[in-house]
Amino acid sequence: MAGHVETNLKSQLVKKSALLFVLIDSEVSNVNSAVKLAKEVEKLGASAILVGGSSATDQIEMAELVKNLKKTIKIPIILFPGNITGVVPHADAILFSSLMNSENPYFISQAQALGAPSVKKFGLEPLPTAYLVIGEGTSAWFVGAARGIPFDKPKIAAAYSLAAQFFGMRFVYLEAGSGATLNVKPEMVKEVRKVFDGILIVGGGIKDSKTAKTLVKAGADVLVIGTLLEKKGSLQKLAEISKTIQNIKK
Ligand code: 1GP
Repeated sequence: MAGHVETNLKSQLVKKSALLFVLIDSEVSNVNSAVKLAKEVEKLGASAILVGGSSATDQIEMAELVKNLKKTIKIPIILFPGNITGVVPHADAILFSSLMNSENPYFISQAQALGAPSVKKFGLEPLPTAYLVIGEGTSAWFVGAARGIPFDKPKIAAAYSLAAQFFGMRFVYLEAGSGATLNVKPEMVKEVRKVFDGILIVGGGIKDSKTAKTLVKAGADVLVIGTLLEKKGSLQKLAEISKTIQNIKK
């Protein structure tokens, strides 16, 4: 059953054509600068902060960051775990994900089984997500032992997304990988959109509003931006992306 965060995202999607999530990697930025950044992106219209990533494995550091973010911002903090160490208290929700195209069953269902009791104990809202890694060579691809779906094989991504829907998952995340040189192509988003009714998240390598626009036009509901914000002067670019994606005819 959909909880508070999911219901809220859905109602935002009735008014806006797409939402922006900002990914904060607790290993890249210290707590103070991450909190400052989160405050700024909240003002620019981000709908949630994702905390985690495949290489963020320091649970204590992550827990500290989430606790501090929670005191400062109003938008939901959604955990984005790369492993069981990514489950920490005080966040609002968690992308409870199966890396469906992993070659290692640990990332498909075992880490999830090991992490589930903590999700319950910490009162985190689980957002059932099919996490699909597209392409190769990124940390998510390597750490998650993914057999990356080729960028130009949209029908394969659509088949996985349809399977996810049949499994009852309400989110699909098409992931090119953090800092990827290529982002997911609009053709793939379009194919997935044809078969998947839930919330479609797209991320990895998105750096400008033109790309953001094409992905939203193709059917993305949520865009995730992380690496762009590690560069100076990038907030203006984020503001542009945030503004652009809210009013697009799909
Ligand atoms: C990575 O999709 C997210 O998990 C964000 O990617 O860091 O390339 O923006 P970037």
